[in-house]
Amino acid sequence: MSDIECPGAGNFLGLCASHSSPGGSRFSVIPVPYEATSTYVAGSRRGPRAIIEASAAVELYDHDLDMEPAREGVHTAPEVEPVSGDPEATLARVEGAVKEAVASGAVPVVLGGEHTVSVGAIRAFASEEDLFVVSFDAHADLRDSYGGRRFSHACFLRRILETRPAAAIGVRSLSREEHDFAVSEGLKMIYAERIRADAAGVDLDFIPRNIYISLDLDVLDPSVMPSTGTPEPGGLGWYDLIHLLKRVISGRRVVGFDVVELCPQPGNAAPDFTAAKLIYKTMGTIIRYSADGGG
Ligand SMILES: [Mn+2]
Repeated sequence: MSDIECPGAGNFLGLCASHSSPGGSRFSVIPVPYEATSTYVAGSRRGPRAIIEASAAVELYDHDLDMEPAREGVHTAPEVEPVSGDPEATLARVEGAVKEAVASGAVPVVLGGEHTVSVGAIRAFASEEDLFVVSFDAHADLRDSYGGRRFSHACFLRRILETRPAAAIGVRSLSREEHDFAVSEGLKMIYAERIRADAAGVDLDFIPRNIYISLDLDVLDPSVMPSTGTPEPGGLGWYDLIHLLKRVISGRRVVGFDVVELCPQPGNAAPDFTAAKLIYKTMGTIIRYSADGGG
């Protein structure tokens, strides 16, 4: 066990106070157990808790990066309590928590909950003039409303595009209307088939320097990540995603990221662990390869 691990700490990675303080940590994990619009598999409200529990078993040493990213400090903030029946008020709370993390000098890492929480997280960066959102998701999430709601998991990217440019990576499920909207808006969409055929050949050079990354876990194939609200076949493999993330992060400035839509399945811990490890891997990749990495 690493000397910075304190079993039972109850925070992300189970870190001792020396490496999880709110002041000096490189990352701030913000759990948001919000779920109001699940349309298929319910349970994303239990996602953040499951990720944090699983994270205690993640090895802190990353052999690929040859370092322990946790040495840079990972704070875990208190859960953002959703406001029942009021998505706007809930998103305002998420925005506030993310701003607090940024003010402390940390990179915010939001744990969903349903994908709607990312809208609040990204709003916290309103003062970032040229921010670009990179969305990894099986779904286009471009509906203007879904089931009568404008703040639905199915509308995430549509709400983002109202204020920010974005790209959607790993998509393999969308309506004709969403397809036509994407074309008319010039939204860059990189389909899952394209990635599976030739991941290294996918052009990512169009992505500007300042980015926010939203990771809907259903971008992964259900064989790797079965515990999501809306699983879709034909998704990315673990290494597909890790390599794409490395290419997206390299040389860019990552203001924050989120990991959403984990719907834990009782008796199947592997997907919860996969989510926790993906988050830790993303942290390490930011430290090592981002423009302001310093790793
Ligand atoms: Mn999705």
